[in-house]
Amino acid sequence: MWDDRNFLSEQKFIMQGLVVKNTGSWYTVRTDEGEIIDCKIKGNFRIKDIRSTNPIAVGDRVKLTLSTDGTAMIHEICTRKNYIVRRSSNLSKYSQILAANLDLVALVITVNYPETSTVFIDRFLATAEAYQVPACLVINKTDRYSDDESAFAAALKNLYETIGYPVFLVSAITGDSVPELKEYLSHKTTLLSGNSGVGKSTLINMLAPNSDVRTNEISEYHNKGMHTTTFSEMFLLDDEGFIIDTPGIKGFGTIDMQGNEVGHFFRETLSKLFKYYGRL
Ligand SMILES: Nc1nc2c(ncn2[C@@H]2O[C@H](COP(=O)(O)OP(=O)(O)OP(=O)(O)O)[C@@H](O)[C@H]2O)c(=O)[nH]1
Ligand SMILES: [Mg+2]
Repeated sequence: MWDDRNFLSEQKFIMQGLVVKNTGSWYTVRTDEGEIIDCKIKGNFRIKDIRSTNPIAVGDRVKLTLSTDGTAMIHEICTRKNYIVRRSSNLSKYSQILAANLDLVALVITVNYPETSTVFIDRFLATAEAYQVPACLVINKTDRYSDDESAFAAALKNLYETIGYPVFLVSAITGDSVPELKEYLSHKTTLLSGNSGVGKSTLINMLAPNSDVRTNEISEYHNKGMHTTTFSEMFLLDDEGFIIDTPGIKGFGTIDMQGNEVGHFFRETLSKLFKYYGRL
């Protein structure tokens, strides 16, 4: 397959590309020439100062070498603009880099089916602030809500917009208000996060119809998702934006923050502090 390429003397060919999938055992890279290649990491690849279970993440720009035997190895990672991590629950000393080089993180939440807690939302937003990645909220499943649930969804939208976050009320099944969300995501690289079963993959299928992401019924008994998506993957939106699907999360660690620092990353707390000191 590589016969017609201009190989170096050691029978290797160097290319650059974007990591679009991370399965844990290999990485899929979309090269700058548009080719999709599955790669391994060369040797013990560790990045200074980040104790993570995955040294390379979706969204990373990398250099890879192709050998004449067909194997592809990532041997260099380009400097990141930013990245966002979550603590892996059973390996508390280590964190998992969810994605790198992001323009936006969108937290998909549901008032019910399953319920997303406001504590979870606030922790997520604080983490995004800490990593200096802009965030927005997407309240999904509006087609399923009772009058009370719809009123609660509207109140949530009002609350978080007041704090300063864009909020979209959508239905990934009916497509209601999805065009407005798509417009907001255009030309951005966006990470979609949220609890399992809130509809991240369904939403991606609606936003990027060619992606054909696997989705699943949520368990009615537990009203919880079953972790259908098990690895992060990046999809191309029509207009050159990218959207990243991630496995549903139960908790969201506040990595690299000391307990007494956490308050600094809540916008509401900041604005209260500023008001107190007369700076707003
Ligand atoms: N009624 C309704 N159901 C939805 C909507 N969006 C998603 N669902 C359903 O919710 C279930 C879970 O959707 P997924 O897209 O697999 O959820 P996910 O967030 O990707 O879940 P994980 O991959 O486990 O993190 C599926 O049965 C979807 O059909 C919606 O807007 N309305
Ligand atoms: Mg999913």
